[in-house]
Amino acid sequence: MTKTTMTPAAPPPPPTPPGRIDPADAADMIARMRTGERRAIASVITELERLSTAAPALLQTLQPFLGHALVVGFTGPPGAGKSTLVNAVIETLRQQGRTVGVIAVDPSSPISGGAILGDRIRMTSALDDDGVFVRSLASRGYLGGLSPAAVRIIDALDGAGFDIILLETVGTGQSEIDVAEVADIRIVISAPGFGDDIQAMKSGLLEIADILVVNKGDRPGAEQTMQQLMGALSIRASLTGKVPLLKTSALNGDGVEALVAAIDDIGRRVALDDPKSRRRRRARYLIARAAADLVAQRIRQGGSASLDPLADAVLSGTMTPDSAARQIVER
Ligand SMILES: Nc1nc2c(ncn2[C@@H]2O[C@H](COP(=O)(O)OP(=O)(O)O)[C@@H](O)[C@H]2O)c(=O)[nH]1
Ligand SMILES: [Mg+2]
Repeated sequence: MTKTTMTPAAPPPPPTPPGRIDPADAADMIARMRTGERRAIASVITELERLSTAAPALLQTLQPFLGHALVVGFTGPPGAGKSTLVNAVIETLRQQGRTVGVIAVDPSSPISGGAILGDRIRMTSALDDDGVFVRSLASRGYLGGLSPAAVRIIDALDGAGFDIILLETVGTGQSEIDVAEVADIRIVISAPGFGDDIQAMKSGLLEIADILVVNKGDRPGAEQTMQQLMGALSIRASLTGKVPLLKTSALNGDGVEALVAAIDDIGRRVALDDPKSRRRRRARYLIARAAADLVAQRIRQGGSASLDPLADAVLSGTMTPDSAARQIVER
């Protein structure tokens, strides 16, 4: 069948929302963003998040500035203290004079960008600090995974010149896998009382960790959790001695400097890589994600009944679900 504009093979993609930025102003906007103008950073992020009409021009203009920020993913079960720990890490990084971009895919525990340590260390909140920019993102519509918009926001924060980008996810299976693909360094967080999650770590999550953290080190049971994880690490020869296991208390700040030091240790190795290889990894993730979306869309458009011939073949044993799936993907 030949495609013509009169009889499109597939419905057109959803209309691109008009941006508030004129594509012709993209270069100006990026220049303003790079001087640290917060309103410009916020606008560029919004345009990229919505994939507005200005987004292609903005991304194009950003290209020469990308690949400098270190992207650090924080993952682990809800309640382990990811947001609190991110706050504590922001504070330490700011004390060291480094600028920090934050993407939080979790509306349930907001990141203020410091000031959580109360009187222990006085610091202005991110609202007053030009060295921190926090963006929250809904995970809605991505089944707990990381939305492709998060990757575009990484580019925006990277292009804005932040030294380090912290990425907190909701802590569900898919998002953890996604973070592994997207981040340069992966921190897997647990805490006492998350026994089931430690079981889950034994069966997969450990493999994606560059650093393992037992947070809530101030709580009873933290030492036991450390022992459990040490045990899990020791039965994996490939991980023994390679994955630092650290105890933190995001609440009182214990162990947070050691965590930042461990991040930097790995960060120095990452910095030796070609910056393009890190960006290529994120591009690969976006392509794979888009391909999976396209297949799902194609199946939906066909209507589930269109799968019936394949379903019958599976029922009669002439096909496996895998070979049926392959037929859809390769068609
Ligand atoms: N005792 C103690 N509580 C903590 C610590 N870190 C976080 N919490 C608490 O644990 C709860 C969940 O923290 P949150 O950062 O929202 O976890 P998230 O869901 O992983 O982002 C909150 O009530 C925090 O105050 C810690 O180091 N020690
Ligand atoms: Mg959180």
